Amino acid sequence: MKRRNFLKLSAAASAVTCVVGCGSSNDDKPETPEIPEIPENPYPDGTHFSACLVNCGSNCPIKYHSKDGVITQIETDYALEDQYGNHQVRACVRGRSLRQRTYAADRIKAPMKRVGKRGEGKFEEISWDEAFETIASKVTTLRDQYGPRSIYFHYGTGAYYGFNSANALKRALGASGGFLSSYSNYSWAQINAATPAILGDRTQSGSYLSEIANSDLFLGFGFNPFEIRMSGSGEQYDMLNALKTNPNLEVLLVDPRYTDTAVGRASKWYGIRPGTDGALAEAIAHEMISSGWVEQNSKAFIDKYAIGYDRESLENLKAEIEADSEHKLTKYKDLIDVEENYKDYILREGKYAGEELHDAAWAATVTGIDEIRIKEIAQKLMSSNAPYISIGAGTNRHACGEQTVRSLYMLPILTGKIGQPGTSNGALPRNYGRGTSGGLGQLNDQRAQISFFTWAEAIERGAEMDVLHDGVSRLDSDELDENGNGVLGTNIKAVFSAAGNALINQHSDINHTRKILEDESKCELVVVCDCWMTPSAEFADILLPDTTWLETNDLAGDSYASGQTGYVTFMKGIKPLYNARSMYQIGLGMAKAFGVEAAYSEGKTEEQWLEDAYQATKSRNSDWDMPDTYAEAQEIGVFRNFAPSTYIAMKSFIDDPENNPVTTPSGKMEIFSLDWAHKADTLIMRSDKPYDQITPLPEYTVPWQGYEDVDTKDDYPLQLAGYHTKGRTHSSYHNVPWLREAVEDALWINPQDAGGMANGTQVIVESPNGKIQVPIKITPRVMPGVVALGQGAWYKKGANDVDVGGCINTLTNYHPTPVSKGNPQHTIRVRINKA
Ligand SMILES: Nc1nc2c(c(=O)[nH]1)N[C@H]1C(S)=C(S)[C@@H](COP(=O)(O)OP(=O)(O)OC[C@H]3O[C@@H](n4cnc5c(=O)[nH]c(N)nc54)[C@H](O)[C@@H]3O)O[C@H]1N2
Ligand SMILES: Nc1nc2c(c(=O)[nH]1)N[C@H]1C(S)=C(S)[C@@H](COP(=O)(O)OP(=O)(O)OC[C@H]3O[C@@H](n4cnc5c(=O)[nH]c(N)nc54)[C@H](O)[C@@H]3O)O[C@H]1N2
Ligand code: SF4
Ligand SMILES: [Mo]
Repeated sequence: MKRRNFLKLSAAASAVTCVVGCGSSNDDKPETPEIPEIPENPYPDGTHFSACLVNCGSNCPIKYHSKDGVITQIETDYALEDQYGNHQVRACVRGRSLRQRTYAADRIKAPMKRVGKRGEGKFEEISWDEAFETIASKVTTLRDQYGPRSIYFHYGTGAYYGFNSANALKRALGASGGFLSSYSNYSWAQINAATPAILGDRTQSGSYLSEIANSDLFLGFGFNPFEIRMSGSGEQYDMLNALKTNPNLEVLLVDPRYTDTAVGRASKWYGIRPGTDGALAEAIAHEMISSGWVEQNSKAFIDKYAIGYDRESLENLKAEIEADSEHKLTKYKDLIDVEENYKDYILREGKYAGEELHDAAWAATVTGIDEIRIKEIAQKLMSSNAPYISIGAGTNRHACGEQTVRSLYMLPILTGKIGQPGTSNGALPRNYGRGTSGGLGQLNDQRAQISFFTWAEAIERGAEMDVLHDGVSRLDSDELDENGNGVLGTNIKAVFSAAGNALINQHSDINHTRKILEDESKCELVVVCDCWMTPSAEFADILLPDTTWLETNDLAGDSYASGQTGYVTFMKGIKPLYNARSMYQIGLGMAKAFGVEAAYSEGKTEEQWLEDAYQATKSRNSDWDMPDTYAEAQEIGVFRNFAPSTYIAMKSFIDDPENNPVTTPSGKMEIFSLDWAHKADTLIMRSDKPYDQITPLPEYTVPWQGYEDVDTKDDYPLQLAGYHTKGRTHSSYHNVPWLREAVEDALWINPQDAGGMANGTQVIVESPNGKIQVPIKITPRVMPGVVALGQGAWYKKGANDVDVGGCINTLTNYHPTPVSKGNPQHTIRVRINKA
């Protein structure tokens, strides 16, 4: 049978797989669903495991059948009897469409060089050797002229391999003279800054989601595992099963959208205007404090475990520091203003007297949630014995995300219940996580880093970008002045991107980035390694075609948000298609061209590297009964187990704060952040606008393009809430027609805002930064005054610079946040007109 016919045949067979919410079971169905009979496998000799390695946090195992090197059918894990706790890690709708993705028409089939202007998308096939030599000679010239920091390797999360990752290309660049790297990420930049300030430790996590089985109140902000953690063993499945054991749990969800998590599960949905959660948190805090509840119920807890709640707490701290000249906090002493305490701030007393009260009546006008319903949330929180509070990352990807997240962290602190069964501290839920070991080190001796978000700015003014203003980090000590400041020293002249679409599609303000990249004199070399011709790939000078997951031998851990099941998959690929090569081989080719092959390969073949990584992974997971060789493990495919015990956030700290302090400067939770007081004193801000400031206390701040923003409110009357849609993982899987049919890319708009337009009307959505064209979907699932659009659709430039691909980043703004220099990609104001 010809390949085309095979594809047709199995398309029909797979079309019955689930379209939405692919958990191991579905909560609408009876508790023990009938497992459909598994059809007899027609190709037993070609059945192997691969994995879906996108950045959704799960890396689900994929079982595939092939014949004569052609994939004929995709299945998922059905190895076990499927009882929760020992259950299948089934792939979601995206993983199940992998055959379409592998054979997509827009695969990059051979190495190519650009022939038109940059970004035009005109390419000519070249040999691998020419590709490697062009890269090596250009990088060497640029390094000689501008130094290694002019070579930047950008963020990319499209391929969570254990071994064959973008690290291979970084290793070739590292071994040959080094490159500039980045810190933090597009996911959690503001959380990564806010969490250490108030709770300590960036990796501080929340309780396992199954702890909600012991809770009497769930309160989630931008919390949506049923769309963002869709794996059959992911967080949504842990939540679903815990809810079954605790059906009376009250679930309150705060989100501008009525999400899939809310459907059938939320007791109450509170539609909130984007970027205003801090206002809601302050109003709830006001209810809890002004009523005397905190004084009676949680004051002792707060005094013991936190600093900065009231004036007395700060006075005591100051006195303690003054009494001991060797005190570890001496450097902060003069930064502590005892007047600047949370209680006075919330009650508008002391230095805050006369400022507008942020009570429920006020917050109603800001958030869009009725006063009475704000009081209801506060009431429920006060009467709960075990509140589980979770702050989703959708709240952090905003202009004032750092302040918002810290404001929300105040709620679990004020309840005084952190550390008890059934509760959580607000942080992202803990995951069990079983990973791989081994793999390729980057061999990069360049320590300097920039924030992942500032790379395009560094193409234009990297030479002058500095530590205190721009967040440049890890400069050598002899480069710093007496204030700790120093500059990066060069503009970025070459950009590498592997398994990423964040040169164009996933980065803010495409029209702006595009112009920077189009100027070939600024960034002189753009190298993209991908499997498909994405919008970022179109901006490459040199394109390097990688094999897809199904064509690659590798190890895959369970990634970072796979809930309480831990697993590792040993992937076995079909023969690479076209002229694609694995990233290890691409890195090797680059290393040879640079003359550093020995350092790169250490004399080993790809197979030997994999075997070594297998042996390291086997010793790391010594509780699993794993075979002697990698080849044998590939035949078994998946190893797994369920977390042996529960995890309650910060329990060890609560049980013994002296011996298990948190990693804030004081060792306690810092409502008044000493570190941020220091940052406010030393860092140089982008402007004197409130949204560009840092304050030691969490304070609600009006974002640019926020609900109350006077500069944009009138011209752009609607707020646009971005979200991660189940039709894609970011931009990955956008080119799969089944998924485009299954999950419509349309702008959600409330009937009150649709102004008589019909469902499906094509509209131009315009922000101060650009225009896109999309159809509308009229639905009460988005609150009035707010429209919503799934992020990740592929940018496509149409007439008059209208993005007819409907990519949300044509609308977003480039404005790094004050502390993390992070991405405020959910803060957007728009106006809408018929196309
Ligand atoms: N299907 C799918 N799954 C994914 C991804 C994907 O692209 N597709 N991406 C993965 C990655 S890398 C990440 S980082 C995570 C992202 O996970 P999240 O950051 O949690 O995802 P978002 O969809 O951005 O935000 C979650 C919710 O926050 C809401 N929201 C937006 N602004 C606000 C606000 O101001 N206040 C409140 N209360 N809610 C707000 C959105 O409507 C959305 O429902 O998801 C991962 N999983
Ligand atoms: N407006 C807005 N923008 C956002 C977000 C948002 O919420 N709103 N979310 C942000 C977040 S949280 C994140 S994590 C980023 C994600 O941004 P990216 O890390 O760029 O994620 P993807 O868009 O999935 O792009 C992954 C790329 O890897 C490629 N790829 C897949 N498999 C392979 C492979 O095996 N080999 C190679 N070489 N390439 C492969 C895919 O084709 C794709 O081009 O986007 C950010 N951008
Ligand atoms: S997209 Fe995520 S949940 Fe879906 S199959 Fe892939 S790894 Fe699993
Ligand atoms: Mo992310």
